[in-house]
Amino acid sequence: MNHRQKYILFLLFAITFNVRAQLKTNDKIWFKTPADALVKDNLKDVANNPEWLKALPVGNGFLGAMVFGDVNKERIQLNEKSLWSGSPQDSDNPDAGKYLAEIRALLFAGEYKKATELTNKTQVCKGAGSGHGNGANVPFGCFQTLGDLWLDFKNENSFQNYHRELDLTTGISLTRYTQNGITFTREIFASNLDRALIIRLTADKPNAITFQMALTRPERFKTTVEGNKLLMQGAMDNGKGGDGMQYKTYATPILTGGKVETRDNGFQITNATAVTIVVTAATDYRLHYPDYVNNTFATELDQITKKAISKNYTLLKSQHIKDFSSYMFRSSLKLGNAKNDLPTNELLLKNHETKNELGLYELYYQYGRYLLLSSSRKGSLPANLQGIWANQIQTPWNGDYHTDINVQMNYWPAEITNLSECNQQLIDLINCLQEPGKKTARVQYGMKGWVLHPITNVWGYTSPGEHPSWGMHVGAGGWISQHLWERYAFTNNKKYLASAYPSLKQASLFYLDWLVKDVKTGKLVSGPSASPENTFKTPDGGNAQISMGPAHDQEVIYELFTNTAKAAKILNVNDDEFLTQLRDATANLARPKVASDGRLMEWAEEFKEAEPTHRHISHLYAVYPGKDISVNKTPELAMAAKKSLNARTDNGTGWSLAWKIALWTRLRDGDRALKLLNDLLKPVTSSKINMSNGGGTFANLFCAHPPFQIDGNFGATAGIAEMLLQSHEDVVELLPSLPSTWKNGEIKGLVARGNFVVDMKWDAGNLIAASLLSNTGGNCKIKYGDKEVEFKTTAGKKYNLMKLL
Ligand code: FUC
Repeated sequence: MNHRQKYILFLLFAITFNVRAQLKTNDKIWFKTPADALVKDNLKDVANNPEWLKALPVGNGFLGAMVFGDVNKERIQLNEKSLWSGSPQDSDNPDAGKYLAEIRALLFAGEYKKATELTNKTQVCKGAGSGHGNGANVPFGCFQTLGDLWLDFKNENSFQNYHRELDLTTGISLTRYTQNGITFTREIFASNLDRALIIRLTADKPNAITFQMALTRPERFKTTVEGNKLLMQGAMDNGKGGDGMQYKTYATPILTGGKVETRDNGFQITNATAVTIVVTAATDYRLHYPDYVNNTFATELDQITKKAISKNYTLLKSQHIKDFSSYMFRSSLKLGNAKNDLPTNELLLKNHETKNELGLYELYYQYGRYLLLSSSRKGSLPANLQGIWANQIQTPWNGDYHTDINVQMNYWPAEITNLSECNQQLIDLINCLQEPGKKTARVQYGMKGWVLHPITNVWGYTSPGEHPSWGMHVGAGGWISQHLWERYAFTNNKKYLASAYPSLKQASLFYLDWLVKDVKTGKLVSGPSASPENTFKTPDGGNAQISMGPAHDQEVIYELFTNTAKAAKILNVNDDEFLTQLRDATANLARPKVASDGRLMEWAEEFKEAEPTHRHISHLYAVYPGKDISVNKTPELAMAAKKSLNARTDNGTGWSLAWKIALWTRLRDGDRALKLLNDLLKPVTSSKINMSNGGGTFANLFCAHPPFQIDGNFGATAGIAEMLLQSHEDVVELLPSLPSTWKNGEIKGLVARGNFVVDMKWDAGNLIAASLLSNTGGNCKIKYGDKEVEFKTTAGKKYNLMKLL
């Protein structure tokens, strides 16, 4: 071996060792069995196939795919993030505003029945709204499946050594099996750089790969052969009786050996040695209302396709891995000495018994990051209720953007787990909602600023929903605006803050117009408004949702006002009149109160809940994701929040459990947070909607609301991070809520507000190593247990915290 060869060997060793050092954690979801593509060859059942929850997701923010790994007939279910039915609509109701004063007067007078009747009649959108969550054929529309790519091997012979996995660090799904003495391998990934889904089929003997390839969709599609490509195209229902969004999908097989022929609007591939299939797709949608049509989408798609198919597989794969891993390697969690020696479905079952599978927690943390990265990339729409993965035409709740917890929860882990770039997609959505939201504020209420209610879609929907019981959540704009500020808090990027300030100001302007004086207390209150989706028993003997001054609205508005004022100060803006008004209103806002039973009050008065264990816990916003109630600063309110949480019980839908994890970490009870994480990891097989007690996890670790809803994955990931690091009180707190059974561990790459990146190691529950990289400089306060230290940091410098503490 010459010097050069030795050097290359050394380099390879160093790279492998380095990569291995990062890969020590549990980072593969794997199975010994396929997710059978179809029980029977019945295409009509494709959408409702429960095996989908055993398939493995890949995605590049624009394209998503679920890989089943069936030996005889591979199904790769496809998604394109912007593929929506529906179309822009004018749903703002110009008659709503004139009834506000009367409704408010009735509510202040305790006339809930009359107030509710009038609200139900008047405080709604114009038209069909979301179609009560079934909006596929109304203008609101629905996120839908793009269809399926089928690889039919027509070989039902027995197989051995089956293995199926998803590598979270590379984003590559792998299927391997031996059939008739030949070992076949399939690798599938979604490349962001090439905007393509790449499928690679190989075998360990030449000319062994024979299959038929087809592209289908449950409706509205036509598949044709265009030269060397399969093309599937169609138009969605615009919800107004005509065609809406156009889409196109190409699947291009590239063969090594063998031959390809056209058959039945598909390809027959015979005796190939290796095949790469490049799938590309686009719609004519662009995020810009009302001019949303991208007339050049077909040309752009042709260019993307041409570029991707001109690259060889090795290049496609190596460039993808470099890109994908660079994000995934930024943060990883290691607990004890967990091994990944059980298939994921068995690991879930085992954890249900032991409640202590450290490897599962590692995997779940990394999976949350994986799902966010795969469903949220620069220029894409944000992750929706199912991220980017949906196999139906009528996706549950339209697969939309719910803004009364769900889309916000999707982005909870973005900054703290070091995926700041992904967060931009939510910010882009908020920016796009400014114009429609201003129109809603003006037309619906005759007010300034911008407003949002509990649902939005790709068409810029900002009106209330079609029923006030859930649709009159006026706090949504304030809640989502929290993300505008928090992005700055984590990144310290003033240029970004300057771009976000107008939206913060517009959100504040709306509430300045919207708030009214409570006749009894003189304090400013929001209303008529619902505390998201919860119902109370009224003094006049009925049930209601609408009231004046629900705690949730008051909390988000307070946080919005204070964040806006802080932003103005940092940016030195010359906005005196507005800022004075803001300061006065902040001082006069009604704030959270404790009820006579010691719980935090959800409404301004001590109403009884109609459903005391309701899944929404919106009045605890100020504990998490907000910051105004804390064990340190407001111990009485924190105690009241605990009481409220206990009264709500540990039951709930997937996202509700995830929220409770984060809440208990903020209330400094890591063991209770872990208990809830274990509840969330309860294996679930039914994919039916269950609102009361159904939360859990499907075999592929998708969160079960049920049905599958991705917010729980993201919320729990953020909750795990908050067990280990918190920074919402202007101090970086190390291991604030470490569960007692997580005795030894290591976390790399968590991010604290102030743009500090923290690595930590602990043993027997005690911190034994900690470093902090300051990305942008500035003062830093750290806290561990009782010790607190403040020091000045220099941008780019890393500090050994053990020396400082
Ligand atoms: C809200 C929640 C439901 C579900 C839906 C998407 O309506 O109350 O539980 O998460 O959004």
